[in-house]
Amino acid sequence: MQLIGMLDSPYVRRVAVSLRVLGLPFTHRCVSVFRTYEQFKAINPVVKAPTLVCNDGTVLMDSTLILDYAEALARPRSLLPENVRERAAALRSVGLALAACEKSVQIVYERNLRPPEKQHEPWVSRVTEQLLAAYRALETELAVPGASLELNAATIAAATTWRFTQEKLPGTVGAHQHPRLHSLSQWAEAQPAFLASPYDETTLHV
Ligand SMILES: N[C@@H](CCC(=O)N[C@@H](CS)C(=O)NCC(=O)O)C(=O)O
Repeated sequence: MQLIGMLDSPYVRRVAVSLRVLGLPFTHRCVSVFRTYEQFKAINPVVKAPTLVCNDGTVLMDSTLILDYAEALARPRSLLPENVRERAAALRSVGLALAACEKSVQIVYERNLRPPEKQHEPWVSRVTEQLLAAYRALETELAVPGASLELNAATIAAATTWRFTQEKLPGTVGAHQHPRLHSLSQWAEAQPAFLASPYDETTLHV
């Protein structure tokens, strides 16, 4: 199995960490949707990261769909609880983290891909408000500080998204207002599956 995409993408990193926690072997190819567009296009003409090339050659995209496939491969191991109420709570956290992820990416694209005179501030304000609402809700969903932490669907999505927002939009979402997310991130970044999938690939620990 091949995972295609850069680990500074929160979606790619979410998949890389999850595959490792699930114990699924894969090869990671650092191909960028921007810097190496043509190379990416040759693998997946839609040029979406993450892309997963399955062992039978099937090309999957979208982190959530890739993880659905991974869960099927990994059974009985799973990153989601079986219990319906616990699963709904976990899925709510994943949804909030993915919304924060999407809103962060939208701001980054607006700022970096559009010329300054074409940037639309009302749009950036709206997206920033959505971003803050997603993180505020996610903060309240996370387990109380001191409770034992584990890498699961919710904590992986939250920690990969938090790191991305902090790196790309510094000062936008304060650590002081989000102490649980901040400490989750610090704990998660020290776990083997995160160290093996570093945000900054020049610090790869494997
Ligand atoms: N919903 C998708 C979002 C993936 C996404 O937007 N990836 C970005 C990289 S962070 C991408 O492929 N950007 C290039 C583009 O959309 O043209 C997922 O969960 O995988």
